[in-house]
Amino acid sequence: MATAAETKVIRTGCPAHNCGGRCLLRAHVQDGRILRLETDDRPEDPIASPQLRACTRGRAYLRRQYHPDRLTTPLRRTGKRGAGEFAPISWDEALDEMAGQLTRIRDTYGHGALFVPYGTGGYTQLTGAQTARRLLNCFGGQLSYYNSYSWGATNIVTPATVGTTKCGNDRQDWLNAKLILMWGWNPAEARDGTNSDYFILQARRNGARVVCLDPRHTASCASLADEWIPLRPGTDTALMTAMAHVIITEDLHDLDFIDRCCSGFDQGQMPDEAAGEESYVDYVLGIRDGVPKTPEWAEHITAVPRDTTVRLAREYATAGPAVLYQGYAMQRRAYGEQVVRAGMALAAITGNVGIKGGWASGLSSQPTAGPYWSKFPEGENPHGLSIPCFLWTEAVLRGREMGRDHGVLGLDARDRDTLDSDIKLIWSVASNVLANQHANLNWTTEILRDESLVEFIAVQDNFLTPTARFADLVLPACTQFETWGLADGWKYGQEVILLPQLVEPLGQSRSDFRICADIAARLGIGEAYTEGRDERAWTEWIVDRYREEWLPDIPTLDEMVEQNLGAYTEPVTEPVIGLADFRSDPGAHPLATPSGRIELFSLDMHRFGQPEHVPAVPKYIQEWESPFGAEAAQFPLQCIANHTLARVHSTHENNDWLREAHPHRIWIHPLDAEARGLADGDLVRVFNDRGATVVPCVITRRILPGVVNLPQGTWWTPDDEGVDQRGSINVLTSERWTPFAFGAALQTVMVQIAREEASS
Ligand SMILES: Nc1nc2c(c(=O)[nH]1)N[C@H]1C(S)=C(S)[C@@H](COP(=O)(O)OP(=O)(O)OC[C@H]3O[C@@H](n4cnc5c(=O)[nH]c(N)nc54)[C@H](O)[C@@H]3O)O[C@H]1N2
Ligand SMILES: Nc1nc2c(c(=O)[nH]1)N[C@H]1C(S)=C(S)[C@@H](COP(=O)(O)OP(=O)(O)OC[C@H]3O[C@@H](n4cnc5c(=O)[nH]c(N)nc54)[C@H](O)[C@@H]3O)O[C@H]1N2
Ligand code: SF4
Ligand SMILES: [Mo]
Repeated sequence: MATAAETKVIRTGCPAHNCGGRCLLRAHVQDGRILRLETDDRPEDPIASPQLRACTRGRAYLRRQYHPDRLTTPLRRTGKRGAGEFAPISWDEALDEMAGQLTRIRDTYGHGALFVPYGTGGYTQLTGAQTARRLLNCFGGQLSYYNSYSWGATNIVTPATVGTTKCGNDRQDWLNAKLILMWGWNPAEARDGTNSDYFILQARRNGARVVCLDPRHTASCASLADEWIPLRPGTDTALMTAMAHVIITEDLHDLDFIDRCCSGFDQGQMPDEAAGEESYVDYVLGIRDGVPKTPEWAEHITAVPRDTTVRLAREYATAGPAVLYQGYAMQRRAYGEQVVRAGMALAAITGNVGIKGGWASGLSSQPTAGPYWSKFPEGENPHGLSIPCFLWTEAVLRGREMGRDHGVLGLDARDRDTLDSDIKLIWSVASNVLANQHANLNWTTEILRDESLVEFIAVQDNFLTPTARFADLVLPACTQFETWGLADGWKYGQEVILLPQLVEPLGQSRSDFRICADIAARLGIGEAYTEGRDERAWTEWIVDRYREEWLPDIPTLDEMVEQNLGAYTEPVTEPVIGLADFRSDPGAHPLATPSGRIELFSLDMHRFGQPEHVPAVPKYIQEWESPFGAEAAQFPLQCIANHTLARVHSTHENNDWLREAHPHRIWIHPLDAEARGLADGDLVRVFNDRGATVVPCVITRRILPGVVNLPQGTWWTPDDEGVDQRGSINVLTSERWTPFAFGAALQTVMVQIAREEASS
């Protein structure tokens, strides 16, 4: 730490929120204050190779760090829940209250009533919700959750198809690809590993053709692609299936690979348990349903001209090794399971799996990636029950009725059929899910307002967010510059980034770890929680675990600090190819699927027994809100919500530099604007039968007609009539989940738009 009046330049990481990247900063620190932040952008003095250059958010971080609204003291609610009225209290009062409520609710309802919701604000190992989950495990257990808001469907169906989520290649291998389909994937803005866009650019320079399939002409289309193919949201499975139709009918598929490595391709390849069921080819050719999935068929659904589909299919099958990289928005939709499987099926039937320059599709995490945010030990949960993270409102309303049909895990071991309690206490740490990032906020916040449901809500954050406004108790967390932490690559990267404590916590704020340790002490489990370590000692402990389990040459923490290293990276010399062993000898290296093969016909999904919503071969299913449904008469526009450079979800929402650089606007096509009499920059009301929000519009041909885009993550700010004033998408979204994975379907939204007359 720098305390004297000299300026120290300390290498550190950009605070690790769930931002899609992990980058390096040089912090200029003087007199206990950070004066400037620069990034790793000097070729003559690189910290990592390739450099981990910060995006606009990292460069603008000081505005968040020293924002005048930072929480500096604990607060207790004084008004009605949700009204946002609070009075400052001392830490002693706050910690007593927290320990008292945890004990009271545990004694009244049991451990299954205690819940730390999904929250991704802190990922430096020692900041974030995992610190609270460890505490509740030490305390005797909690209702835990699994899966994520991000990858709800792909997390479950990627392994259902290929037995693992780690089926990608190292990104350096993209240089071997001849064609890269960036399918609903926009890494130039929605970061997906620092430098993913850099590697795409390298691949393109190396001769790969790059095509973006996206309803929007994104930053990635503009900066990385040779071609943009716009298509209707939620119809990708139809396009992929039509490509398969071309590939199969023109004999462009890789029969040898299919024979050796797949299951369920055609009737000759059906698993015994499902003999006679519809195979993949049966569906594609329309043998059972009488509908061949031709490019003409798909054109009406997707809006992609049939000739384009034919051309793309031929190119994907014949160009040489090809990457079909799937972004995540299209699986964060109704039937999100299908689109992931349809993309994986294309990769499989063209033999693009397990080879240099290929890509298995699906989640495709890299096999060599670090353990990324899981090294701080949460411990075992003695309670043993776990819900899909998106279904927490169900667990509040009717937890005791929730069983296997709601995806509850751990019931067998507990010899139960349902949860044993509804959620009665929520401790939200580094999360703005409750009243911002979850769906259908008008409905969700009604649930939160009812004190007979959740009896106690504590929120631990840096700011008084919409979620914090629903707290009974607000605990002020310090920022990641004010404590110790470690980060490793977001999905990619053989690197560890050190965030040494740069300055003291602002006001009375404390680190997440310290707050938990202080509560643990009140509960009589202080030693069990800390094991005698403080933040720095835990950081050292984790560096030592990295050395034992992952990176044998990583220096000690002391060495990293003394040498002002900032990061430790291992260069990728020979890129790892996911599923290569399986491909070379499937018998010796069977996949962890029921058949041991790539399941074009999924036995897991067949056994689920709901073929209409969860077909065993990937199928296009019209979404429950769609331009083709009756609802379109009233709400004719599909509203998507991208992940913007202006924010990490809702983090940085109040950063004035970022809002200035990336103003919050809804995109609308000139045809749709004209039909509504809109002029560029007009304030518009976006609404459906769940809610309404007001936001200025941008009229642009960079979006498909019939589709609008409102970047997700602004702070929900309802007026007296409940109309949101800051363009918050989640007043419009639905709480309905994907049928197999119980994942968030937040992107499936139909709306109407009208000009809003500015009041005053
Ligand atoms: N700048 C920034 N980067 C981030 C984040 C952030 O908040 N800000 N968040 C991070 C996190 S936690 C996650 S999970 C990831 C999310 O990563 P993604 O989910 O991949 O990101 P999105 O921007 O939601 O969507 C990617 C693209 O899909 C397009 N799209 C939407 N619907 C469809 C569809 O139905 N079909 C097709 N083909 N395309 C569609 C959108 O227009 C968008 O350009 O991003 C990470 N990176
Ligand atoms: N409609 C719609 N909704 C979405 C999405 C979408 O695409 N569309 N995307 C979803 C996805 S992919 C995700 S991952 C979720 C993300 O949802 P969240 O996990 O809630 O992420 P954030 O909105 O960034 O909120 C994180 C909070 O943590 C706080 N914070 C930051 N650092 C720290 C720290 O060190 N300690 C503590 N205690 N607090 C800290 C921030 O101030 C912020 O309030 O949103 C989901 N919601
Ligand atoms: S990608 Fe993430 S870690 Fe990198 S600068 Fe941006 S916000 Fe920070
Ligand atoms: Mo996410």
